[in-house]
Amino acid sequence: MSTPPHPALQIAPEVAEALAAGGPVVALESTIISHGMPYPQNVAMATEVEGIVREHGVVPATIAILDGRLCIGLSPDQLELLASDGNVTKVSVRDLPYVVARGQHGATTVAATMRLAAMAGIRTFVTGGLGGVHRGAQQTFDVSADLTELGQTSVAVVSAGVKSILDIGLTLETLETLGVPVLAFGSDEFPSFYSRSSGHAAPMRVDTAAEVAAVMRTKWDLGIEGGVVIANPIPAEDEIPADEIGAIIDQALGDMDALGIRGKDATPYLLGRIIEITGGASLTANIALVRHNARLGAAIAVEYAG
Ligand code: PSU
Ligand code: MN
Repeated sequence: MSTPPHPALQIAPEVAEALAAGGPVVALESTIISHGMPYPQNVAMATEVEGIVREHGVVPATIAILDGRLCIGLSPDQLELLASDGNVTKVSVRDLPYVVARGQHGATTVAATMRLAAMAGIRTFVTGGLGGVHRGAQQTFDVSADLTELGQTSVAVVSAGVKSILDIGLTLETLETLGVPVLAFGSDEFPSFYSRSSGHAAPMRVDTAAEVAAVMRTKWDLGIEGGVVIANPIPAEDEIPADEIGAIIDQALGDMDALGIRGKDATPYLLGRIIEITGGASLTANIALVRHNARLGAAIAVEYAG
């Protein structure tokens, strides 16, 4: 199922060649760069992850909006700009037309990256953590558009699960409602980003990249549109135990409420505050799990390309 790329996209030559040849390509998001990690660790991470993908013979396509242009595949200078410029808007799907129409810079969330990847014909996407149902969403209605996008856009997303800044149980319930297969890789438990465990059983388990590719192919061959979640637990040597990080997340959530931070600023604030409270340990874990996801995502892209 290769669709021609949407004409509005500016696709890097290397990415366009791979797509035209049916070769493996992995999409990478940019909110994690501009709003998920501090400079300069963010640009180092983005560069390293592209390198890991390449080592597997796969073409990386980091996705972002630069001067209103929808860029699929970035140069080193463009990665540096996204990492260091203070004027980059966090762009979910609802923000996309506004930022493009005004010619601004935007870093794309999981939702917006999925949409643009699908428009380019890219089916595999690697990130760190997914957005989901926020704690207290019963009152605030704060549910990430990452979930609605997973319900309708046919891209497989490799993550380390979701952080317990979210309500993990309600996030899994919502993914079930939206018809999204959630595959834990090599685990019977759904992982919680910094930790291998979450207290929630994995809805489905897979143990090889080939099994993941088979689920993707089957879903889309049957005409069932929408995403596939691959939850890849952080390596044991890099994890922060759930009870340890749990207390820190509670503290960060309390600080956020005291400051009255809400809406699209919630996730970036919490990520930054957790890095502060842990003295950088959470950033080290975050980078380790993204590397690990890049290896798995590249292997999946190779299997899916066949
Ligand atoms: N969770 C993380 N790291 C991240 C994000 C989420 O552990 O960087 C980012 C992703 O870009 C995700 C977005 O798509 O936050 C979700 O934001 P919101 O909750 O506002 O939808
Ligand atoms: Mn939200």
